[in-house]
Amino acid sequence: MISTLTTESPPSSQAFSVVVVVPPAAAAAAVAAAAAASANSSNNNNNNHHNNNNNKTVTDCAARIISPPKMPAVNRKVAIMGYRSVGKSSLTIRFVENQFVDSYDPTIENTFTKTFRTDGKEVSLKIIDTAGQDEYSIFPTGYTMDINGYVLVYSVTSRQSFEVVKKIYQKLLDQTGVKQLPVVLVGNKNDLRNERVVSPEEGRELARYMKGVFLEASAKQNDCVLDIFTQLIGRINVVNVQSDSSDKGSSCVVS
Ligand SMILES: Nc1nc2c(ncn2[C@@H]2O[C@H](COP(=O)(O)OP(=O)(O)OP(=O)(O)O)[C@@H](O)[C@H]2O)c(=O)[nH]1
Ligand SMILES: [Mg+2]
Repeated sequence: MISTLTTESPPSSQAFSVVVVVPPAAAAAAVAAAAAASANSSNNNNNNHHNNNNNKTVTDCAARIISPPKMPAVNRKVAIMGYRSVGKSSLTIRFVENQFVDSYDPTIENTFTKTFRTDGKEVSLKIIDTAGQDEYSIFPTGYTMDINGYVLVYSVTSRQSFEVVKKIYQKLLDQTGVKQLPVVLVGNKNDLRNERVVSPEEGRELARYMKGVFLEASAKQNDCVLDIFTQLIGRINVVNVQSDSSDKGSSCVVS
């Protein structure tokens, strides 16, 4: 049997015809393979609309089938915690959507998800943006169950927020019952230079006590925001394997 399959893909090439000599059963199999490859292509969330075309050649589809599979993203879930109005939501929204909102809207609880690459791996990160805590807050168990790591935020313009973050850390240790937690301690709002009341040295010392990473950041100016989350993924890996290896270098890490 002689079958003629006509195609207009791939998108950048011109339309052409391929003549193949195949027995009827093989022709049916070839059409099935082409359909399967087409379905596979759309399942992979390929937004190239030119590929939504069932009239593919056998060779075109075969090339797709043998391409190496993509590594699945690593799933991580973290919580961002700290006193009220220190910038937890602003840091999260800056990281996820690259936006900054000047107005203040207190959070009850929000969850954000972002997939990004760090250290050569794809990470699907779920961020629990928590309601502001104070000295007396009792955390929901959801803040300590299934959480891989913590971003603990204070504002460099608020002494009280610095005191509260120490209490939060202690409560997390008590509630999780572990000796060490993957933590990134963040002094936010470092753009407000004239209003600073907490020094970088104090932040660094506290982070050392927490065995965590210390960063100063500004959600407003997008300063060191990406580093918060890449460093936390690094800490999670380090603490998970109980390794003493040091953190990856970054110009944002204050050591
Ligand atoms: N100058 C400056 N202002 C900031 C920065 N980050 C946040 N803000 C402002 O601080 C206020 C509080 O920010 P939020 O992100 O809502 O703080 P939060 O910690 O999520 O507050 P709660 O949800 O109530 O706990 C808002 O008016 C923000 O615009 C920053 O880096 N620099
Ligand atoms: Mg908030």
